[in-house]
Amino acid sequence: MISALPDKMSGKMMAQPTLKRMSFSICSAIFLAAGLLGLASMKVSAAAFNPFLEAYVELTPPSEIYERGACFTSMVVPLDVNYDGRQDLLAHYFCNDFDGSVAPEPTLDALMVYISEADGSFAVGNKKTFGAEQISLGGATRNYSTGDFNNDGRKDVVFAVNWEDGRPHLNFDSWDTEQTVLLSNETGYSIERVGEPVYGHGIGTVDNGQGYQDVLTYSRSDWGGLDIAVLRWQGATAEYVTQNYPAIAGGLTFGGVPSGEDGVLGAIYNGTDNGGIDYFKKIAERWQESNAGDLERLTVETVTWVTWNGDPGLFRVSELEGKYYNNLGIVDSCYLPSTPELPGYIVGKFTGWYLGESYDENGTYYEMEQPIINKLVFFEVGESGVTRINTPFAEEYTDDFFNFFSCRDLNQDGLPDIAVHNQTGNVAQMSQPFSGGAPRTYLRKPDGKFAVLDTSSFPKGEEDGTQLGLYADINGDGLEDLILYNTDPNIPLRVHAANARMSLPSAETQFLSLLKTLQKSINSDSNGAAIGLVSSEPALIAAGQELALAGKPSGEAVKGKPATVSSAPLGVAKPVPTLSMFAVGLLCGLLGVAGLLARPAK
Ligand SMILES: [Ca+2]
Ligand SMILES: [Ca+2]
Ligand SMILES: [Ca+2]
Ligand SMILES: [Ca+2]
Repeated sequence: MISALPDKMSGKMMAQPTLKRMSFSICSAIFLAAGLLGLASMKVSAAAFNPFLEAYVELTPPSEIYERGACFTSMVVPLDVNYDGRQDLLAHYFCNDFDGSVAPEPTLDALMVYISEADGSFAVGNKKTFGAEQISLGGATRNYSTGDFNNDGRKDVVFAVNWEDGRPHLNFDSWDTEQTVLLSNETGYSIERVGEPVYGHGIGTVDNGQGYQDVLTYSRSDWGGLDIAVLRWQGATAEYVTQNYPAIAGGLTFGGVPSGEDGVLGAIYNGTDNGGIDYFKKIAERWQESNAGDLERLTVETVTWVTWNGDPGLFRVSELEGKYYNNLGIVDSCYLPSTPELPGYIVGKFTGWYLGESYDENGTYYEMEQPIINKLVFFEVGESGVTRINTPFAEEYTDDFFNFFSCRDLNQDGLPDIAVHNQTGNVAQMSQPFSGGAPRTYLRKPDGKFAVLDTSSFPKGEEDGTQLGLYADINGDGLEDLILYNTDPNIPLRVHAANARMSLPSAETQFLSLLKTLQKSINSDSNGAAIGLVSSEPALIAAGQELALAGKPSGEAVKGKPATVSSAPLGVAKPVPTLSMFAVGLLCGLLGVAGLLARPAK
């Protein structure tokens, strides 16, 4: 459309043959051409906009952690472990090194704490935080949730833990273990194992009406199924307070919705295997239930489903937004907070095998041939309960493969966004080009819809293994930084500090983002409290050197690898010229249009 504009406009201008008007027209044409050039360059630079520094700090766990079997980086969790205002990084690793027998020992695992220092470097903080170098969470971690469980105003973390590490599941107990909490104290955190041993997979937290949060986990019911159980800190220990809550069948995911101002003291939801949500809210000491979104499962007794191991069977077809699936229901979720103008949503990850916009009633479908999809589904939380709404995504990548996603404001515009921790390089992901590990990022717009952020120019991790990443503000400057990690713990974590806000590639937002960033760099003090705009490179290099020098002070400390600083041009130099060009172009374009409008009438 833009490319069609100059011909049309210049044609119009050239149809004004008088000398006097000609000069105006030429001026207009020059300005307009400059403006369009500016717009065109804006379009290019918008696609290539990268808010992160190419330079990075590498964090490598001690080799003992990953040389004792098939080990994985299970998850990376941001948490300010020393309460200095900068989020630090927790990396959890576990290993599958069992020989097929039912081992009575816990899954081998290790937690590493990387403390974010004021100068941009990182220090191993296991001893400082937990009082020991070797930290175990007691099993394989599957998910986590945060809240303040001991009512001291400091954030705590609870991990869903089990022993599903390759050992056979011979009886209900063989994968069960206690859940694990990082509980804040005066100087750091303690590791608390809580509750009865269960197969931890879902985990959540809920406001308990007393200003802090309870932990939502599972209990084993008599028949071996899983119901939601609730733990509350009372004094030094966590006690079950499940009786204060409604009886809820635990699905693969559940969680709490924060207390609202409309008399809701607490709300819990449970993702159902029919793709819906069971929602319970507490008003005036009474729990009220509402349900939404359960899919009608069309039982079609003539359709055959052949599983990966060749077993044929019947299956149920479900319809969602005009498409048909064989589904697993909602397997993960997060709560997208409300804003003064927009409602809050429970966002569920709906996993299923896509059959098509229609299906063959007498057909045979093969698990290994049908595409598995992960689609986010939205439930609006309102006074009457929850309602499934149509997707607010303009565009969605349902072939993304991921375990985690998060719902929070990523660019400080007051509108909560969604980051999908897409795994790139995963075998299930071969249809996609290598995206480098940047999360699939859906930014919310003021109209309530979401647009996909172009992350193609973001820094990229290793193409080997399964690469993924997350956002967190690690240096406390108010900008989300990019943390890339690989499921192979041999491949170090990389921390790329941000030098600008993430923004949608529109002229206004990008320009405003640049202005804010420039203003930030001018206003920032020089004491190194934040990794600033210009100081980033030396800070990161210094950080790398420090980590390298720290090297391996003792057998128990981290094996620090030198930070690698790439030779690519550093962040700030890149956006400025293109954006300036764009600004000049835009100004010229406006002058050009003004020139056209100002022409004397014929
Ligand atoms: Ca900190
Ligand atoms: Ca706490
Ligand atoms: Ca936002
Ligand atoms: Ca930051």
